[in-house]
Amino acid sequence: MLYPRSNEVRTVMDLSGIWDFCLGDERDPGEHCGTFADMERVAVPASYNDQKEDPAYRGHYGWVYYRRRFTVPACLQGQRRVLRFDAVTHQAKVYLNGSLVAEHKGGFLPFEVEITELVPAGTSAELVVAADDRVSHSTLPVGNEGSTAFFGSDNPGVPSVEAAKRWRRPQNLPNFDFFNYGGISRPVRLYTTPKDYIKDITLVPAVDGTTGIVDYHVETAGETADVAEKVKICILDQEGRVVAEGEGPSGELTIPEARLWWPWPGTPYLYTARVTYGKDSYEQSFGVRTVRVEGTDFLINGKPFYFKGFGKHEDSAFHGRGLDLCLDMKDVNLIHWLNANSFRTSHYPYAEEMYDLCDQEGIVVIDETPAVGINAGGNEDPYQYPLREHHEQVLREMIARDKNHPCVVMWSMGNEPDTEHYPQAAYDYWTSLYELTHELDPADRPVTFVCCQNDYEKDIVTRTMDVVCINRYYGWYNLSGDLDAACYGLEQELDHWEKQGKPVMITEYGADAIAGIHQCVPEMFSEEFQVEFYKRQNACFDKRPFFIGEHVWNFADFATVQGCMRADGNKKGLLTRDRRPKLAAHHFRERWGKIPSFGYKR
Ligand code: E8X
Repeated sequence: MLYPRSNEVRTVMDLSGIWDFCLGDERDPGEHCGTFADMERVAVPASYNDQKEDPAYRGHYGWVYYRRRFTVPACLQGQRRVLRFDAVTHQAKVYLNGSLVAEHKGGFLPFEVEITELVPAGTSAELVVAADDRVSHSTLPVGNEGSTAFFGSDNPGVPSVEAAKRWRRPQNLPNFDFFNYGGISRPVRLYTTPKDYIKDITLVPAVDGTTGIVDYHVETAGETADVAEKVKICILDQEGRVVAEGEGPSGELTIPEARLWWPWPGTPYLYTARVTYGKDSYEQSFGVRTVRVEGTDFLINGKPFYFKGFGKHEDSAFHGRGLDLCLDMKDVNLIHWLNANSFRTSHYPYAEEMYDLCDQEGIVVIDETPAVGINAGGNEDPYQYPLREHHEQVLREMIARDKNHPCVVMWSMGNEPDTEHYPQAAYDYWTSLYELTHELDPADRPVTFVCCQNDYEKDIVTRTMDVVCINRYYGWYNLSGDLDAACYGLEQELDHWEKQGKPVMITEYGADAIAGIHQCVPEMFSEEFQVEFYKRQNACFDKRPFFIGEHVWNFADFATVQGCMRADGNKKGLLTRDRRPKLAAHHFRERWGKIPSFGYKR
């Protein structure tokens, strides 16, 4: 799916701004009820939850309604006109002049609807977007259903599950550790194309010696049938020089003496594929680079890469999970300041603008679906949840959106599923999804999922992934505060993974540190303990050549649901939520400054 870009034949109108807004109640089916009484106002794009000091906003459950009018300029007559929604969380219904014109499930990937015939050029329309923030056993991310762990206990003072259902309004019960922000969290745009248009472009790079090879496919659509001779493609270098060209909807182009895309601090060289088709044209940037797993190496351009970085979140005060380009730019510069080279889009696909930035800045990305929470801690089999169809839809949409980004080097199908209590069910679920993911990706990148702290000997599926990605919290959630025992347990587990012959990386490890708590003798929640936690465990990793990366949890403090283990959110950040460094940030800036992106421990 192409990102909306304006050029000599295409127009993009951004519908960001202040929209009318109202909360639905939990019985609302998300229908356009004709008239909306007492609408307020919110900013779009952004989560709505933190835009007003109102518990009804913060803790909303169910549908909300956004409304604005827009006009299609008369000068767009004769153009194909499309409304594109970059993300509406977690489910959307779109109405034009009161009629339902689009629906979408999934809160982190774009969808669009052609409105050429629905809104004539030179006229205006009422646009209503209903957004549903509910999570459940049939959504990704997964929500608990029926009760929280605090209900149903035998304590006489605590209401039973049934009683809770009677007297309390239904609420979201996230089975994940981040605040369940909702709303129109990324831009809404009206864009145009000619009637016969370029629908998609796929670019698969390869390298042969010093020659770049680009397999391309251009998907077209419109009214004209025979198009073969109409598609033309040329590859431009960064100076605007044509370095290759071809015609026809598919083919292979060669770029002599190609400049490769290298992760920072190397040069992330980008080319531009300029595609024309009839009157239409579109420019897609891409990089010439290769990615492959060989033995216990993760090779980028044939060299063994070492992941230095983080799990992150799209999370900030006021915007919530909404797009914040300034924050994305700040984070990219902080990633450089930390001498890091990569991050995982935990736990959902991020805004497209961030991947463009990572392409330009040479930051490597592990692209993750919103499949978090497929885990009931052994109390029930989560593979009975009605998730599979939606999980496959999300994989299709994520790969279709992100397939051309050189920064994306691996797909993560999900985070911390239960792979221990129902090992065969887990194996059947994830191995078949692994096959599908490989099939969906024209560039056939490595595929993984991220495994949570578990009995790694009972887990028969994590070891089958292209890269073993483990989240471990020795010394925090277990063996709490005891770093000697933590390192003993970690070494035992590394001995296990050493026998698997796969590259292994840690995708999460960390300790909450509340900025400003300092101790000479480090104990949990102090900044000093966070540093000590990392120093001790980094020493274990440094002895293991098969260990190809360290992603700390988390880049920055972030908002979560309230709970007895969350002091104003999750404090495992190297940085505070407003991006101020803790001691651990300085520790990693120094450590990662001495670790090369390539050839470490080789
Ligand atoms: C944590 C992280 C959470 O924020 C992230 O979204 C997923 C969690 C650790 C789970 N991984 O809680 O800080 C560790 C469970 C061990 C029993």
